[in-house]
Amino acid sequence: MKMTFRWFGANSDPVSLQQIRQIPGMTGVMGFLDYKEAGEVWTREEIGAYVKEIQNAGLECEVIESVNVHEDIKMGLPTRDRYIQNYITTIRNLAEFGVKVIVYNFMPVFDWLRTDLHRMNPADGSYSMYYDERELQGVDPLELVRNTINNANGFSLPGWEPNRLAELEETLNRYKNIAADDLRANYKYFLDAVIPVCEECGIVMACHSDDPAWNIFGLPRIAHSAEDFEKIVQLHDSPSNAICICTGSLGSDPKNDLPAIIRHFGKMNRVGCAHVRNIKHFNEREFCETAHLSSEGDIDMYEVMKAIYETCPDIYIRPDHGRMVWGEEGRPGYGLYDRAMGACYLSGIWESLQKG
Ligand SMILES: [Mn+2]
Repeated sequence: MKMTFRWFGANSDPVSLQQIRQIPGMTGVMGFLDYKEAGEVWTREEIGAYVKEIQNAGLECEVIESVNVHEDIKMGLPTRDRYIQNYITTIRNLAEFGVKVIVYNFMPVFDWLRTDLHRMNPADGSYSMYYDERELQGVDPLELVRNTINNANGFSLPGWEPNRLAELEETLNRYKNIAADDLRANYKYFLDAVIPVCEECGIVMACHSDDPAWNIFGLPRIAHSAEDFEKIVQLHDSPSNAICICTGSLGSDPKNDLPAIIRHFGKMNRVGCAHVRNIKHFNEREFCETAHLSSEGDIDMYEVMKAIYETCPDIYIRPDHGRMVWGEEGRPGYGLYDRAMGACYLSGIWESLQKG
């Protein structure tokens, strides 16, 4: 297991590489070029400078997150081939600088969604992200994006930049004619093009699960259960076609048996990496993100780590969304303190598994 930390880059992450380096057990970051839009080529110069900065801080950059798949690829539009070629160029460029795993998702339109980014826990005064499906009732997605842009409430819709609002209405209309199987067919087209390149240059593509783990706004979503992942790994049969286990997003549906899912795909050598965090449910489709400890949420972290230890012990792991504690202000979910505590806790479980 290699313990890593998500880092958004010097210009947009208040957490510094030196702070990350000082967290015990930390080997590297899961990196991201925050200024790149979906469909763009990540150039050798850009990647080289970014990786060098990380290595100069004594950390590795073997995992890259959010090389976003252009919407035209997901919708299967004729323009997709151009964007797929760009994606392939980016894969080759990343491989050249030692990247081993690319985390991405195939979610239509919206990346992860929360209805409150800054909900105080009255028990201890910490803040964390919150989701309550009831707050989405009667809200249409366009209104939600407008509210987000106006910062009128706590909603966050990463993956949809405000400057693309004009396209959104058209895109949402197009998706009305795209069923889950159509989306899967478009996904296969993408994988058939990129996976042979990944095999050639030693990269594993790790598909992140839908967050939350169900459909939103009637859009098709195809990555939120063991059955979904089974179909995904079969779309193109290769060790380079893998998944990213995200315990918080998969675990938002209590029906998902996380240790069983990890064991199943771990034994198949199809787990590319893992985001490990905890959540607590209040009602159906209402949950908050908690500290990482098993005792703080509904996910049994020992069983999660044990499943990793026994079936895919060589993967990259990172603590995922944490709370805001000790007065820290920063990017919701990505503060320093709580994620650092999470990393130490997960490393502690790992040591007990190794010695036990
Ligand atoms: Mn995640």
